[in-house]
Amino acid sequence: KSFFLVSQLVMVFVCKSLFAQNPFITGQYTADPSARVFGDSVYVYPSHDIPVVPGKGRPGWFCMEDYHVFSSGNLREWTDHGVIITQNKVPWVKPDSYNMWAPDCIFRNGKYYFYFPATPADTSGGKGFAIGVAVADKPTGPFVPQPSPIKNVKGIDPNVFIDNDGQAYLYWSQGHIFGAKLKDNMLELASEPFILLNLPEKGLKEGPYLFERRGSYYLTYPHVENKIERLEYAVGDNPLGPFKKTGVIMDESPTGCWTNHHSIIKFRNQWYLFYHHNDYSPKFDKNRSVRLDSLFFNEDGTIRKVIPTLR
Ligand code: FUB
Repeated sequence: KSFFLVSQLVMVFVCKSLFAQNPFITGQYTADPSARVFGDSVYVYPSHDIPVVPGKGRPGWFCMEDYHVFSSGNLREWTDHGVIITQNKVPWVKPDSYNMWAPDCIFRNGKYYFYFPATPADTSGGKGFAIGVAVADKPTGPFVPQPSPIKNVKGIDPNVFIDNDGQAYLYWSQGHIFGAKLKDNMLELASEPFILLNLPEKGLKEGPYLFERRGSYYLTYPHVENKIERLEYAVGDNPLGPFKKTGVIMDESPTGCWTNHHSIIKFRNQWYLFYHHNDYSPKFDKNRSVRLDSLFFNEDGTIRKVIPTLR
């Protein structure tokens, strides 16, 4: 009997130490995980959902005032490095707007560039979101926000990709998925933005993420046909397309979280999908939690569907 008990305990210990727990951040609500490999660690830059309380944000909607960054060397133990950007300390953001939506971060020439959407204080360019950049010497900050958002960009959910030839690209959403080249300074567009071609015509609200594998460019995105987002992808020979719709990465949540937002990285020879679900807030899907699962490719380069283990 005691042998059985001991072997059970050993199994639990082995499982706990070999496999990541989902959700992998438990101390706060987190969403829209942008994961990056910097050095020998993974850094995750999520949105930070907070419960809506009177006076903060719009009732029943997303409520976000800052960003944290988390890191891990083994995808099991995560360190919260604290707040890196907060709404009322960014010169161009409308104070107390609680709209610090999905960000991204990238490394270039010794600096870390953090891209984030928010409501601008100056609405002379029209209503809606703008996208700003903050720059740091380390992945954990301190990040210094630029005084104004990126010119010629209106929308949400920035994603940045740097190709093997050094050219950087910015992607974002505004009813469609937009793309443009970035200048070497990573702070300005180097080309006119345009709508990426051959993607679904409707239901592309947010969350583009582009990565390259074996010379193919995978543009991945949440697509909503019937209220809940499904993660899909299209493949092209060029970072700005045209792309060919290719398949589904993750089906719609069967338990009702309306949004899904993801990133895909290769860490120590294994690919991973980072995404979110409302595990800790089953009745309110604007308080979400970030998750990760291994991702695999078929021989022909197509992606095998990831089946999340939901509670
Ligand atoms: O987190 C707020 C918004 O919800 C994000 O910007 C979208 O991608 C969706 O996840």
